[in-house]
Order: sequence, then structure tokens, then C-alpha cells
Amino acid sequence: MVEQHPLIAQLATVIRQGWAAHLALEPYPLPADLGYVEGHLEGERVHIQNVCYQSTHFRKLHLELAQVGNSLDVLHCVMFPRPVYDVPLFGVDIVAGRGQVSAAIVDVSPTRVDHSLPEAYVQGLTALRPAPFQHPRPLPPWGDIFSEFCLFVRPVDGAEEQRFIDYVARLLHFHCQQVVTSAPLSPALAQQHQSQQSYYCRQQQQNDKTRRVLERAFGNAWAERYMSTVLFDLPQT
Ligand code: BLA
Repeated sequence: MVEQHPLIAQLATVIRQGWAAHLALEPYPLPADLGYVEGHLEGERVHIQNVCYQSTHFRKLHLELAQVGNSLDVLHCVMFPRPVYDVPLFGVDIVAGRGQVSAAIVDVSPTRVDHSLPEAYVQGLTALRPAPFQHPRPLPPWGDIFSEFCLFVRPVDGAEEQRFIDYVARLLHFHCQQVVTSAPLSPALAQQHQSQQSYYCRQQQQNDKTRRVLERAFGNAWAERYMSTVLFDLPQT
């Protein structure tokens, strides 16, 4: 495997260490043939490597590292809480093309029907909010799932790249601390959180930039199956 973009390797370590430090990790069964996959995109090899766990509070903790030859490097991570907890969806995506990071996005996305975040998150995120980045990016139309705290940027230099990683690390730490003290909701409320999580997944499935990379390497049917069973499967009732 070609070497990963250093920022992606660094963030993958931060996430794995954060999970191990805060959560009692259990394996999560991915479809057997989709844990590690290889395809071809315009003559370049595409590798996808998945790390997936569950825990008391999380239905699915997913970290994915994808590489397209030497040209594209992706880190994708989503922490799906069990819908019985009133906590948001933590998600992060870094896309690096030819050494340069073009997209770095992180959010804790609401799972409440009214799209609000728990008060502790509003306070915590306000305190953690990083200094402004020079090149913020606009959200796509399906991005109505993200919170007002969503950070989406193209980092302009190494200092901004580092600032992004530090922020993700602090956010992950804060999020894990919040979640493990969270009490279960009533079945009726859990049902609402579940349908909001399904909405999040359906919107993410509309990310044509992700879909196109997967389709060109593996074909349309495979890309559809991968997006709907590995990346953004809907929580079961
Ligand atoms: C953008 N995601 C992208 C882009 C690519 C991928 C190539 C375009 C980069 C750019 O505009 O600079 C590719 N992302 C992938 C691939 C995978 C992946 C191949 O995860 C996995 C196999 N995406 C997420 C999550 C978030 C997310 C969890 O998976 C947010 C929490 C966001 N990615 C996201 C957004 C964009 C993006 C908002 C920009 C979309 C746009 O501008 O249209």
C-alpha cells in the first residue's frame, strides 16, 4: 500500500486511540467481503480498509481509509450512537488529492427531530470552537444534516492542518465523555432519534463526489451496495 497522506495517518491514530481510551470496544460485523477491498480506477489501484466496532453507547464506530493510487487519499469516520441515547452523530471526512488536502470536514450532527443539540454540546462546542480558517467551504445541498458548528474547510497550510486535527481530537474526547454519561431515552423518543439517523444516512448517500469515486473503481451496483450497507446503512428498528 502507498503511504497515506501524513494528516490522514495522524488523524486515524487520534481516532483509534480516542476510542480505545474511552470506550469498551466490541467487534462490529461488516458484510464479509467488504472489510478490505481493492478495485481499479483509470489504471490506478484503489484500496479501502475498514475498522469497525460497537460499544454500549454506539451502534457502529466506523473508520475507513481509502486510497486511489497516488492521487487521492480519504479518511472517513462516523460514530453512530444507539438511537436510545440523546447524542449527535460524530462525523469527519478528509480528502487529500496529490498531497494537498482539499476537504476537511468535522461535525457533531443533530439526531433530535427539531435539529437542536443537547445544551451540554452547545456549551462545549462554543468553548472548543477553533480560530477561523482562511478558506471555509460551502456545504452541498444535502448538507442540511450538519449542525451550526460544522467545520468545513480547505486548510491552506500545515498550521491549519494541525489546527483541524487538534480540534477533531478535542471534539472526539468531549463527545466520548458526554456519551458515556448519557441515560437511555423512552422508546418513543428513541424512535424519533432513529428516524433522524436514517435521514442523516439518506442525505449522506446523496454525496455524488463519494459515489463517483466508488463507481469508477468498482461499478455502479457495487458503489450503491457499499454506500447503503457499509458507509451509511440505516439503523434497524
Ligand atoms: C467531499 N468526499 C468528498 C470528495 C471526495 C470524497 C472525492 C470531494 C473532495 C472535494 O470536494 O474537495 C470521497 N469520501 C470520499 C470517499 C469516501 C468518503 C471515496 O468518505 C469513502 C469511501 N463525507 C463523509 C462524512 C462527511 C462527509 C462522514 O463520508 C461529513 C461528516 C462530507 N465529503 C463531505 C462533504 C464533501 C465531501 C460535505 C463536499 C461535497 C461537495 O462539496 O459537494
